Amino acid sequence: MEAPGRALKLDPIKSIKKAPAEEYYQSGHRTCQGCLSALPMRLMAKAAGPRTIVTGATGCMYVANTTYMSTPWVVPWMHTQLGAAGSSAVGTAAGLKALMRKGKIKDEPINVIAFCGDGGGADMGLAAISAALTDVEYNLLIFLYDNESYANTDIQTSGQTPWGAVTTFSPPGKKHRIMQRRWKKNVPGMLAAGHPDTKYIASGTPAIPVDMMDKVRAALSAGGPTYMHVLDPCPKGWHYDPEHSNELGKLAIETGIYPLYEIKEGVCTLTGVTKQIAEGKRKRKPVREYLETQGRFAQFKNQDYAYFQKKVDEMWEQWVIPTVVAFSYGGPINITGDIPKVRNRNVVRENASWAGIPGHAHEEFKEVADDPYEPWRDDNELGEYPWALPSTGQ
Ligand SMILES: Cc1ncc(C[n+]2csc(CCOP(=O)(O)OP(=O)(O)O)c2C)c(N)n1
Ligand code: SF4
Ligand SMILES: [Mg+2]
Repeated sequence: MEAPGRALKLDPIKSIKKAPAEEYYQSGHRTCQGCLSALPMRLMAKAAGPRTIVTGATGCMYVANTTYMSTPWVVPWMHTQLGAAGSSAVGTAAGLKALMRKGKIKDEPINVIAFCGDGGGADMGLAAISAALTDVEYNLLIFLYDNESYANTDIQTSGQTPWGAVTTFSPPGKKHRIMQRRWKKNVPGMLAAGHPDTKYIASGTPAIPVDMMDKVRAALSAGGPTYMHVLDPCPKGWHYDPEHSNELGKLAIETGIYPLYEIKEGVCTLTGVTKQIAEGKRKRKPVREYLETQGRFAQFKNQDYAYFQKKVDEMWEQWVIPTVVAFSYGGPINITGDIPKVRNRNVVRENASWAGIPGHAHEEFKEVADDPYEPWRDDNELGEYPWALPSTGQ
């Protein structure tokens, strides 16, 4: 079915010097210093331009942006419920369509963007996003800003929290150093695999701003439902000095932990540094360089770094499309398009030294002797579980 109205044609910016000077997300918000969840809002609004309506799910980018009587948004913006990014995008696009059809507003292309956090989008609102991405009638962009926790309610574990990270829900304890034992969900890959009619899916980070803005412009010009996943270092939740936000965003890509890619009309292209790595033009940095700069991994021992590295190596060496499609392939294959390299198609996973119960395998890997438990944070000062205060019945 043809998309109603015309999608705005937004050409790539290509260079930061050519980015529009106008700002549609300005000062007036109250996010933490160094917050890289606020920056993608600014870049996304700049890339989209004035003919844009934004809806935003509950989270830091709602609460910190909408203090009483102030807003950083210059374009129309509306809060929506935590899991409702997908529904609000479809509702807004459908409402515009109806108003235009009835002649109540001018018939013109208007960008519809619904943003959500990782808690709101990758966990709670996944069903609504999935539904929106099958609705080929509408032009819309679901923009998921991923700070890897439920940050606004004080850093709880989400489906996007990396393995091993300390959150308020996963503190290291006396028996288990690692409490977050789930590997991060591959949301853009999952959405791409299951929604063949989606016009455009991409990953990005505000640490590489032109790439991110050009992907927003490609999504809005695609003429149909689209999705972007954006990794945002969060100084409060990741425990680091705010001045390192940009550096960390880049390190996530250089270590291969977080890949950059876009899927246009079903064709996947790795982009930027990720593409260079896949083509063998650049080496992946060790994941340790990224992990050891963040307090949320301060309890890591050598075997934890090794386990993390192993999992990232698997993404690169065993997946059908490195870092994008999360399985290997056991049979004849016919992949065409702009995929730089498909490696080790027939690798059998059981040959990994990590074979065992997922999430527990690291405990069986004895690369170095396990150090005895060392109190790492708060244990002595505030008691074993500072948040588990005597129950007040609340
Ligand atoms: C249905 C519902 N459950 C719980 C909450 C409380 N709540 C408000 S913001 C938030 C965290 C959202 O996390 P995320 O989507 O990752 O956004 P972030 O805060 O990290 O920016 C939660 C749990 C809510 N507002 N609505
Ligand atoms: S907690 Fe993290 S995401 Fe939220 S405002 Fe602070 S830095 Fe930004
Ligand atoms: Mg979050």
